[in-house]
Amino acid sequence: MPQKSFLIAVIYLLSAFYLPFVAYAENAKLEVWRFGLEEIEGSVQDIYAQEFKKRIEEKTQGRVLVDIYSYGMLGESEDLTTLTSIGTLQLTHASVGIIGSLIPQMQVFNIPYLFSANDAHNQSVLSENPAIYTEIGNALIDQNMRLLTLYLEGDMVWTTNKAIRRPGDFDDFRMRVMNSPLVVETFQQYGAETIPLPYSQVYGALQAHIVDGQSNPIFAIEEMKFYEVTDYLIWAGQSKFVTSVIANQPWYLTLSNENKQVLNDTIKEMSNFIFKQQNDLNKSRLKMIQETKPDVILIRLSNHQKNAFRKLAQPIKAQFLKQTGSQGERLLSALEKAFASKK
Ligand code: 6CS
Repeated sequence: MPQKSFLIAVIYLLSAFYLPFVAYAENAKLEVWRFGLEEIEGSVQDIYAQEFKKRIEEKTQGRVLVDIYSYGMLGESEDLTTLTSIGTLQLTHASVGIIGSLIPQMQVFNIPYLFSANDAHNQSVLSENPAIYTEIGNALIDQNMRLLTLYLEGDMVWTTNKAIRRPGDFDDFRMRVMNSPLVVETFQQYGAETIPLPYSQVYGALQAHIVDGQSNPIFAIEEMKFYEVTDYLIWAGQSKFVTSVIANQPWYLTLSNENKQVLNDTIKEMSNFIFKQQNDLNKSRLKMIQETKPDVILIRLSNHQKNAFRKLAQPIKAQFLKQTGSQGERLLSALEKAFASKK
């Protein structure tokens, strides 16, 4: 993974190439939209970006080109957010477990057991609920960025080197977590020791027994090979992987009306597309894991077992409200209502 100095060199290089290209692009009325991914080729975010590129380039008849930068080309998730806030990238994915450390309001989606059991409903709340786009949208604008959409990438599944069925099983257990305070606090409430690590270091940390487990959707567990270095896949029903697509706000504001419309329409259409894709991908990747490693042990917690974790996670809501004040209160109450409207 690139080090900071390498990343800075890449930014300078991009800027150096960018200026002449803009001049050429202006003559030819071409625009290039750079889109960053926190995941590798073949991932949910890659599927999203490839389809987005296809639709945008078709609709603008090639006047807009979308350049996709997969995970690793420009650094870690936090680097992609920085590059978007300064305008080197026009668009990026930013998953809530990571951007939550910069935008605390985003952590609402990390509150355990918040979502409805109906994922189609969850997806439509994520793409349309006005409170999200007001409260989180405003927090992002303060950081020079614009929230375009949010979507589901799958259930969070724990991959561990021991069976976990009750909170006591987390004693003497080191859990790799994404760096968002609420994610860290949740696993601490369960009794685990938490170790925040970048995505690229998780495989090595599991292999070297620096951590005993981690949490991610099945498609990621397969493509990052986390299942090779753990024995159990555990569905605790605690949370879902949610990502956002964000844009550089000054760039968005200077788009022509026509391009803004194309962008907004495409983002809206992509919600149903990606919902189906992530569902299919998570199913097919689970099969792949089971075929490659037939002795992997699958554990699905019963409602009774989930309740023990749910109970321990109760203080997390208060922590969220403490970190986000009245903005967070409006957001949480709107989302609790929205998710509860379909069980
Ligand atoms: O665990 C992580 O850090 C990452 N997981 C996924 C599925 N996407 C991006 C994120 O950085």
